[in-house]
Amino acid sequence: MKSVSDLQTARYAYKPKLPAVLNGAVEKLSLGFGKKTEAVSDKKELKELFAHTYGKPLAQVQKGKNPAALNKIKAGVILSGGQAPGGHNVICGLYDGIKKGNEDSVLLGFKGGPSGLLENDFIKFNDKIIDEYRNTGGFDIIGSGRTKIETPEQYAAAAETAKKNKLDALVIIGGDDSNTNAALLAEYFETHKIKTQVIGVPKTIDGDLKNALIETSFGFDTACKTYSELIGNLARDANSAKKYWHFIKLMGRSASHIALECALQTQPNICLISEEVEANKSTLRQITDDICAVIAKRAEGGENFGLVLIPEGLVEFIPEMKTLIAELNDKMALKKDEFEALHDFEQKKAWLRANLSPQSFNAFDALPAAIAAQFLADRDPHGNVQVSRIDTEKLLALAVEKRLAEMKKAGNYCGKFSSYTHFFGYEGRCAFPSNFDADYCYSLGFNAFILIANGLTGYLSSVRNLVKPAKEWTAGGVPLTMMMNMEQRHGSKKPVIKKALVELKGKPFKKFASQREKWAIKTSYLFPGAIQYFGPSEVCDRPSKTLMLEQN
Ligand code: FBP
Repeated sequence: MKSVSDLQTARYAYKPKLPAVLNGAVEKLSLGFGKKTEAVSDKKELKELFAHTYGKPLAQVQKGKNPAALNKIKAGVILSGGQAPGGHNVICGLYDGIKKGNEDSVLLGFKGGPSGLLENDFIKFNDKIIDEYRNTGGFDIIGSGRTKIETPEQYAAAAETAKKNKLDALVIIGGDDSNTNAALLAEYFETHKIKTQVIGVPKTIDGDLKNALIETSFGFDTACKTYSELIGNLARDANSAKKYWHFIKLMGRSASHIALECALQTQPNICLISEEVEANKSTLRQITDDICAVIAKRAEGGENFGLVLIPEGLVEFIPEMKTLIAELNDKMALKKDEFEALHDFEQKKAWLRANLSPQSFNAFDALPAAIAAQFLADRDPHGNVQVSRIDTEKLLALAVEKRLAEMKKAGNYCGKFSSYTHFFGYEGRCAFPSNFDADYCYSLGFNAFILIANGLTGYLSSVRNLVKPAKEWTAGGVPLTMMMNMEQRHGSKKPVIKKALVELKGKPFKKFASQREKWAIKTSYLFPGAIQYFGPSEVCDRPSKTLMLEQN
C-alpha cells in the first residue's frame, strides 16, 4: 500500500462496508413489498394532496432478478439543508451503484442545494472528482442550500431541468424539510407525467428524522462524537482548575437528541432536555432556579465548577417563549412588508407591543435587548426561527448569575460563580465521518440506486439493523408520505415530514434520567476522546449510545 502521511489521504483509501444484501450483481437485487402505508396523521388531507404517491407499500431489498438495473440511466443528486458528515459518501455510494449497473450511466450534481435544480446548474461526476471526496466530511463537492421549492414557477423550473436533462431520477439528500420537498416533487412529477423518479436520503446531525423504519439520520453519530470529545476536554479542564462553570449550547434545531447523546457520552452535571421542559411546562425562571440549586449544592462541597449542556432549540420549548416565537413567526410572515419597513429595535418593539398578545410582549420585553433582537432575525426559507442564532447559553448564564446574586443577598451560600459560554454546532457538521457514518452513508447512496433501478419514486432510502455489524444491515425504501403530517408554517397549514423529538419514555432518556441526580452533584465526567478511524472495530465502528439503547 502507498504510504500516507495524513488522515485526509488515508481516508480516500478507506473502503466503506456494504451490507451483504447490497453486495453482488445489481441485476440480481429486487424488492419485496409490504402492505400499503398510511401517514402518521392528517390522512385525509394528505391523501388528497398526494393523490399519486400517497400510501405506497414498504419496500425491502432481496435477491431476485432485475435486469433493468443494467440500463443506462441519467440521474441527478442534490445536497440540501445543513451539512452533515457523510454526505459525500452518499454521493460516492450512489455513483458506484449507478456505474456498477452501467458504465455509461451518468450522475449530475446540482450545485448549491435545490436552487441548482431550479437554475439547471450542475456538474457531471467522474471518477477523479468522486475519488477526491471519498470518506470526507462536508458538502463542498457540490455545495448545499436551503431553497424551498414551493411556488408554481419553482415547480415548473424543476420540471424543466428534469426534462431538459432527460433525468431518470433525482436523489435529494436532506432533513425533514428537504425530504418534504422530495415528496412534493415526486408527486408533481407523477401528476405531470415527468419520468424522473425522486428518492430521498435521511440526513441531519439533529437526529430528528427517524422512526421505526429509519433508525437514525446520517451525521448524528459523527457530530455527537465530535461534540462529546470537546465536552470531555472542557470537563477535564473544569475539573483541573476547579473555577469555571461552562454553559454549552449544542446544535439540534428542535429536538434534544444531540444534547442527550452527548450527556450519555460525557456525564455532565446538568443537561437540559427541551422535550422534558415542555412536558413539565417549566418556565425560564424555574429552569434558572434548578441550575442555581445544583451550583449551590456543589459549592457546599467546594466544587465551584461544572458543565451545563443546553439543546439549541430550548427556547422554543419553554412555554412563554414558545408562544412568543409562534406569534412572532405568524405576525412576521403575515405582515411581512410592514415589519420589514421598521428600521431600529425601538420601532420594532413598538410594533410588537401593538401586534403581540400582552404576555408574549412581556416575555419579549424581559429578555436582554441583544438576545431579544436575535428573536427577530430572518426566518429560514421554511418559516422557522433560526435558533442557532439565539444565544440561549448566554441567556441562561446571565439569568443564573443574576439569580445567584439574589440568593446570596438573601443569605444563602452559593460559593463562587464564574462562567464561560460555548456553542458547539458548526464544529461538528463537517468532521470526517466516523466509520459508522462512512459505512451507513455509502450504503444509503448505493441503496438509493437499487430503489431507482427497481422503479420507485417518493421513497426514502432506508438501511436498518444498524447496531449489528454492517454486513448484517438490511436495506429498503420507506414511502415519504408515511412520515408526513400537516403543520402550521408561514401562517398556514402545510404538509411536512414530522420531526422525531426525544421520547421521554424512550430508553436513552430513561437511562439519562436514572443517572442525572448523581452526575449533578458528584463529579462523574467521562472523556470519550477523538473519533478513531483505524484500530479495533469495537472502538472504531461503535454506533451512538442513543442507537444502541433504542435498538437493543
Ligand atoms: P438540517 O436539518 O438541514 O440538517 O440542519 C440542521 C442544523 O444543523 C441545525 O442543527 C441548525 O439549527 C441549523 O442547521 C443551522 O442552519 P444554518 O446552517 O443554515 O446556519
